[in-house]
Amino acid sequence: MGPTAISLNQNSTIEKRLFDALVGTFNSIDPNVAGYSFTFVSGSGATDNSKFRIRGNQLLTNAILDFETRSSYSVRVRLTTAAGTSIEQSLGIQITDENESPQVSIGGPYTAIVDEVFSLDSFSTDSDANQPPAFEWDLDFTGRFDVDVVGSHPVVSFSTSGTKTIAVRVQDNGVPPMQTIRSSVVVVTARAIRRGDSILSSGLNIDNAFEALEQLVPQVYQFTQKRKWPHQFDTAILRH
Ligand SMILES: [Ca+2]
Ligand SMILES: [Ca+2]
Ligand SMILES: [Ca+2]
Repeated sequence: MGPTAISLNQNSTIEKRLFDALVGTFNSIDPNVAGYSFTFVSGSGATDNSKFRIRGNQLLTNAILDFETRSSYSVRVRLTTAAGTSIEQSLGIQITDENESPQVSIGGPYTAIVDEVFSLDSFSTDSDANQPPAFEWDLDFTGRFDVDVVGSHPVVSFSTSGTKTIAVRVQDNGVPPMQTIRSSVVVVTARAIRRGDSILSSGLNIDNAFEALEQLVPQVYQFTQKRKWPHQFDTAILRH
């Protein structure tokens, strides 16, 4: 008597594994009989045949299957014996959940003025449900997120001009926790000089100070030309 049922030794695989992830191995009522072959067939329960494939007596994935999109699938399989008799059966397949890394945008590149506060603009999504993200920032790009600020939109400032590399680390609360790091830059420029400013404490270096002064006071131009020679001259001008 030939086989009367088709079954799998297991019928689940973890989500989002690469193609050819093993779902299970076909059993038959008489596993010692050689010459059984398995193929997909159309008919009741054949809905997801294209998302899987058969290699010998193994059922494998033929697509990247996402638990959160859909966790239950169905295929229809025909077993043909060496004698040419066959049976058909539909089989259910389950995709099991795994914690996935948060998707993160750090925003930027940002521009800022020395010592003026601005808001960073990051956001995160997580394909796993109910996993509020935790944001930590590395504003001096030391690779450590232990100082600095937290939250998706922290208000920050920089005390010197230049291009600053920053990073954010976002961690979910899944098991195990997963994290994603993204980096960006902040281009910090000296602010325009204003009446009453002390140049040496404004965050402006000497070059920037003279450029800013030139814009406000045309007469400064002659000094900025002369200062190409003696450095002492710069100091004298500033003291004056
Ligand atoms: Ca998923
Ligand atoms: Ca998941
Ligand atoms: Ca997650």
